[in-house]
Amino acid sequence: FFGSILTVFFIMLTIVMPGSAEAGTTKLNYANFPPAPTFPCVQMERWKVEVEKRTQGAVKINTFPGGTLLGAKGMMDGVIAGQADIGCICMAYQPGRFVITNGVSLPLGIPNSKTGSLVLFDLFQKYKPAAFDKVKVLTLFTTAPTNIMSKKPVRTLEDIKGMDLRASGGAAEILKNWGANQIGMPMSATPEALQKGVVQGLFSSLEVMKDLKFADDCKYVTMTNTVVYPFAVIMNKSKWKALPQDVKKIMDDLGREQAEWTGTYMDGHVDNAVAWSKETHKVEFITFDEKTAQSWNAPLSPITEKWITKADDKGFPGKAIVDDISELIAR
Ligand code: 3IO
Repeated sequence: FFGSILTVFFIMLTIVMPGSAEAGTTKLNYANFPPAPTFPCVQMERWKVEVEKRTQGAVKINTFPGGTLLGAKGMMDGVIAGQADIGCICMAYQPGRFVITNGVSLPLGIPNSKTGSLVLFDLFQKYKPAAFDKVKVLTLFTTAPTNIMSKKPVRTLEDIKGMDLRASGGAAEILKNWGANQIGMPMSATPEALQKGVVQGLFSSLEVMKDLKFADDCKYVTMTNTVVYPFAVIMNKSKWKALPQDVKKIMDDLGREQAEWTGTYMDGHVDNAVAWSKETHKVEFITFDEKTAQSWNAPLSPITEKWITKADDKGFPGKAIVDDISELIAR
């Protein structure tokens, strides 16, 4: 008897609420600019899995790597306009737009991606930069420190003079001060530029030697371990506001943990890519003795002071930002 009452009840439910199993599901599109094997996309897939697990399926994330939904340059405005719900931006591609967060690309001695990612995350929480007022920031992270990957060996400052090398943001300033012919473009445009000979190499973190197969073209790496590139994962603000409170809390709680996860993944993956480049592609890794390292560091000393002046001119507390970054690195 109770069985048949239950059966009738469920039949009625099915009639009254068609597709009820789907009714509570929020679907979000997440755009990324570089190819799927690269670290911004690896962290995207990890975030997707964690959110779907922690919301017990109430949120479903559809990921779009490789610029299939939005490209590097249109990412920020595309997410603001709602062309994607979530997007991953590299702040170095628009240094004038994201002044405070690009401070982490000053030569202040961030030793690895885990430190860089937590420094950037905590700096963001302190300043809540107005550049992000039109979006919700879900997480932030940085690359590992940058090194020179090139077709020809770079052993001295003479070697790099006039060489066409690609970098963006703070890393670009470093290349200029070393006398390279710095060329700006997003990472996603770099494989083609290398192949066509538009650039002779690049200045970025070393995991791309493997993930984007730069070891095919770049048989030399000069170890400078300089600055990091900052990234943010942003969400369309009205989409964020429409989320249920418990989902917002799950995403907020995941933010700093995701920054640390991404940094840890990046640092391990760089080691991996370095070993792989040496073993399978016979890449030569050039390291400096103390004296040479000093000669490479000397041209960088004006960069931070100049950045402070420029930031001040734009109405940002340049010196305070730099001091905060240094303190966060130490912590
Ligand atoms: C980067 C960007 C996309 C995919 C992999 C990457 N590894 C390092 C970066 C940093 C960056 O944005 C750049 O342009 O060097």
